[in-house]
Parts: sequence; structure tokens; C-alpha cells
Amino acid sequence: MTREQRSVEELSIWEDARSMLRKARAEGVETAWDRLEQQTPHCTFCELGTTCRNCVMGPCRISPKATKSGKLQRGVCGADADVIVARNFGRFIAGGSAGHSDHGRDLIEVLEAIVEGETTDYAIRDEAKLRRIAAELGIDAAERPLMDVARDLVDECYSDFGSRRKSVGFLARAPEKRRALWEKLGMTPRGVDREIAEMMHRTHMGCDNDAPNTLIHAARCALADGWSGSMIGTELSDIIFGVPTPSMSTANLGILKKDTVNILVHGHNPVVSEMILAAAREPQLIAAAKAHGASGITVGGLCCTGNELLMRQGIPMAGNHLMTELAIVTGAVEAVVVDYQCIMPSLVQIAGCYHTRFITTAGKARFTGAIHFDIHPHNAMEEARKIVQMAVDAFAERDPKRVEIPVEPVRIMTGFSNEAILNALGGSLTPLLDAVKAGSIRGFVAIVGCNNPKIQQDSANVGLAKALIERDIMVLATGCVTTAAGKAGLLVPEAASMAGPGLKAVCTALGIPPVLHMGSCVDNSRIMHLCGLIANELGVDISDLPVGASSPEWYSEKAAAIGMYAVASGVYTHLGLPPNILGSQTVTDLALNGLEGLVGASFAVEPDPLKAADLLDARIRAKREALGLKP
Ligand code: BF8
Ligand code: SF4
Repeated sequence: MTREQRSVEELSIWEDARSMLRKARAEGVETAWDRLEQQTPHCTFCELGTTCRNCVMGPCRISPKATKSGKLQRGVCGADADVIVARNFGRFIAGGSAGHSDHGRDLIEVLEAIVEGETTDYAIRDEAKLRRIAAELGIDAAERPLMDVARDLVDECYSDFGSRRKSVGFLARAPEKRRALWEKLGMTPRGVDREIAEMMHRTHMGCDNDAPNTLIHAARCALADGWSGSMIGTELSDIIFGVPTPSMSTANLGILKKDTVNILVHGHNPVVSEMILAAAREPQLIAAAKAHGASGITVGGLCCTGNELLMRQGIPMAGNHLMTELAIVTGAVEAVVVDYQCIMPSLVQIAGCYHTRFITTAGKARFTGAIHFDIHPHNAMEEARKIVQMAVDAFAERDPKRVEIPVEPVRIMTGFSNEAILNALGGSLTPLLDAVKAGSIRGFVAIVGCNNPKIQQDSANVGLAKALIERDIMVLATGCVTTAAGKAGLLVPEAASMAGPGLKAVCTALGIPPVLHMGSCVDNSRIMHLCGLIANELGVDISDLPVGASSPEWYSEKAAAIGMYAVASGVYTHLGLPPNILGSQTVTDLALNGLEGLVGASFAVEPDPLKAADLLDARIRAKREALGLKP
């Protein structure tokens, strides 16, 4: 099937993944790992970032070596490697920022539909949070009718996407020092769509031909994502679906049940998946499942929409990015219902090898060969019921001989929103900061992001998390790292036994895990907000805090945008593999070193998770010493 097939043990650290890879191979089902082998070796120019397709005088590619005449190569227009790499990276960041932020905008549209009475399927579940967020953004929120306040909040959020502002609304959450620095550097994000559009403009032929200047705008574009587009996504999701609170759930492919109708929700936005879950809990659909011989309906999560429902509703998690294909290979999935982002097009073909219905729901994310339901706020519940009924009907076609559910699920704890963390601490950050000052918690590292078939699945995600907690560094997990940490047993209070003595004592006292699940990838905005709160409490900048970020197995444009806004916010950020920038010495130097002088943080690239733990540890040690704390 492939040129040099690697053993399943080399591809993933998990038994559920390995079993399903064996089954996929036996049944002739192609996976991302097979396609990676077909695509290897990759184009060197593309890996280095030195190809340009921005106009039809090209495409052009720049060799890292000088030409025979000794001159450095340039594109037809005269762009050199620095310009081409910076332009490509800028567009990459704009792509990621657009993804998160357009997701945020969809939440504004749902809130608007609630306010305008266009839907009864959605409601404002957390009125107090709505009033609190509105007041934070300068809206008179105290005595007025709820819908009037909500209407103003809708307007306020839409305005963050436009061109009329000097800075986005939630930027006030960042420390004053940081905002002054952004202003000085020309990095203050003014409007989400504006910064994304300006990045497309700057990277047209004949515009921004100064690599550092392009990268400054890439940072501004990413900051618009982290402090506005994503932040709006998180805050409005909490208002509409509820603020997450700690609860227990389970993870891995063992959450699929032989005797239930199994529906997996995949993608990012809770707008559709919340409705699927609500429909699947309705008595008449459960009765329909029973009429087909099933004992009920299981709704399991994949990727970030799974995280959203895990955080708020405690649904079980079937897996992360590289488990999405393998979940279908169990032969026990009646339907995969998707919205958008990170959904491999291959799922259509794999679903076609089984009885699985592959169902799309967003006009902006159609898949040829899929069954499509066009879901909007006004018809969401009605369509969700039809989808669940379709899954129930598919149960009759399940072939028990092809069903293999390889493992038993493991327990996980979830739901650590900032509100929940503050609540667990008795309403103030003081106990947490006291633990940091005393050195029981030496610092915090957010481990975020994806799987990438170039890396043994979850080896780096889990390896880094374990190495950090051993050193009394608390880990905050979002996105696809969640299921990785959960499967490794790190998301339960008992995992405190794997932590260093200080962190173990804190976790035991509070009854929390040493790795806290804080949500989906847009919820990295919760972590930015928390950094702002802690820095303000201590009267310092975010770059002074003993914190770090890491994306050990990242793959996506969105992960790059997250890394960029973390660094631009002052958080030292580790990546397990480099972006496609190595063809430019200027851009590479800036990312790995130069940004430190500008924004007080930089990227570090290190494939080995233990060496990455050393880098993050050294950073935390230095920041603690600078704050006058024992390292
Ligand atoms: O936004 S972690 S593989 S699912 S990009 Fe995608 Fe990466 Fe998963 Fe969520 Ni985030
Ligand atoms: Fe080539 Fe310049 Fe056109 Fe890019 S913009 S394809 S480098 S001519």
C-alpha cells in the first residue's frame, strides 16, 4: 500500500490508535499516515518557505544557494528569500486568525438571532456573565432589560471586526505596559477583519517588501485573533451555553458503545454540536434508538467542538486530530456530524467504507460526497433532530462482525474556566499567587494544539506534560492536547502523584489535576485573560511572569496564529517543529531571537519533549529570579 510502511507502534503511543491502524490496514483503509508517506519527501522550497505564487509572473522559487554568477536568487519581481518567506508566513498567520475569528463572529450572529427573536433554539444561559462582559466593554448593563444590554453587546462585538476603532475592546484586559509596547511597535490590533485584510494587501506584489515590517503586522493580525476574535468566541459561547464548571468525563475510543447509536461531533463551533446533543437527549429519539435494538444514544466528541461540549456538558471524548479517521474504522459510528476546521476531507471516503453517515452543517465547509444539512439559528433544533434520526436509522446497517472497540475508557476531569478556577480558589487569585511565590507551583505552561503525523501521535504532547509537572510546573491544556493528556491519566486529581512535591501538595489540597483542561483552541483566550489578570495583580507585564506556552505536535495555521499572539503578548513559546520559514535567515533570527528584544518573548523550536521541558524550565527559572523568587 505504501512505500515503506512504518509499524503502528511508531505511529502512535496509544493502544486504541494502534489497534485501529492495524484494522485499517487489514481492511484497505488509507489514513493520514499512509498519505504522509506518499507525500514524502516534501518539496524543499516549500519546506523552507521560499516558493511564491502571489502573481502570474511566477510562480517563483528561491534556492538557498547562490546562483552560478554568485548572486542571490530573486523572484521575477525582485523579491528575495526574506520577503517571500515573510509574506508566506504573514498569510499563514492571517489564515489562522481568520479561522478563529470567523468562528467568533458566528457566535455574535447567534446572540443577535436570540436578541431579535429569530430563534428559540438558543437562549442566554448565563445572564450574569452577559451583564458582566457588557459592563467590561463599557455598556450600561446594570438596570436595563437583558435584551437591550445583549443588543448593545452584539453591536460592540461586531464593531471589533470593523475598521472604525483604534483598538479592539478586550485589549483593556492586557497590562498597561504591554498595551503601551504594542502601541509603540505598531502592533495594536484595531479590528479583526481589518488586520486580516491588511495582511492580504501587504503581501500582494509590490507592497510590504521589508520582512521585519511584515512580521510586525503578522503579530498585530494574531493579536486581533487572541484578544478579540477568539476571545469573543469564548465569552459569547459561555453566555449562550453556560460557563464551564469542573466535572468528570471519559476519553479514548472506548467511549463508543457496542449497544448504542454512536454519534461523533467534530469541528469547532458549539453552535451545531450543542443542538445535536440536545436532540440526542430527547425521549422520542432515545425511544427510536431503542426501537432499533440499541440501548440508547452516545454523543462523543472529536477535536475542538468535542472540547466545547466536554467543558460545558461533560460529553465523553473519542479522540483528537489523528483519531478522527480511526474512530470511524471501529465500525461502530453511525454518524460524524461536522461544522468546520480540522476536518480531514478523507473522512468522506472512510465513512463510505462503513455504514457511517458523514454529515456537514455549514455552508462555508461543504465536502463533496457528504450529506448536507444547512443549519442556521432559526432551524438548528429541527435539523439536529433529523440528523439524529438519520444516525438512529443507520444503526440497523451496522455490521457487528466489523465492529472493534479496542479499549476501556479512562476518566478525565474538565471544566476549568477562569471563573471555575477563581471559584475553586475562594474568589481571589491570592492563594494561587502565594503558591507561586512559595515555589510550590514554580510556573505555568499552556500546552496547546494538534497532532501531526510527522510526530509519533501524542508522544511529545504527553512527554512534555509529564516532564513539566514533575518539575512543579502546572500545565494548562487546550485543543487536541486535552485528549492526549486525558488518555495518559493526567487529567484526574490522582495524577498529582506524578507531579513534583510542591504541585502535588497544591493539587491534593484543592482536589484538582496537575494538568487543567481549559477548553478548545479559541479558549486559549481564557489563558491570555488569566495571564493579564495575574500580571495586573502583581503589577508587572505578562513577559515578567514565570509562564510559557508550547505546541509540540502542531500542524495548522490556527496553531501558528496562537503561537504568534502568545509571543506578541510576552509568552515564550515552544514549537515541536518549525514553521516553513527556515529559508530566510532574517525571519528565522527574528522568530527565535529578535522578537525577545521587541516583545520580551520569542519562539523556540525543539522536537525532543524532554529538551523542550528544559527550555521552558530555564525560562521559568529566569523569570522567577527576576521577580526575586527562589528559582
Ligand atoms: O483548533 S488543536 S488539530 S482541532 S488546530 Fe485542529 Fe489543532 Fe486540534 Fe481545534 Ni486547534
Ligand atoms: Fe514571483 Fe514576485 Fe510574483 Fe511572487 S510576487 S510569484 S516572487 S514575481
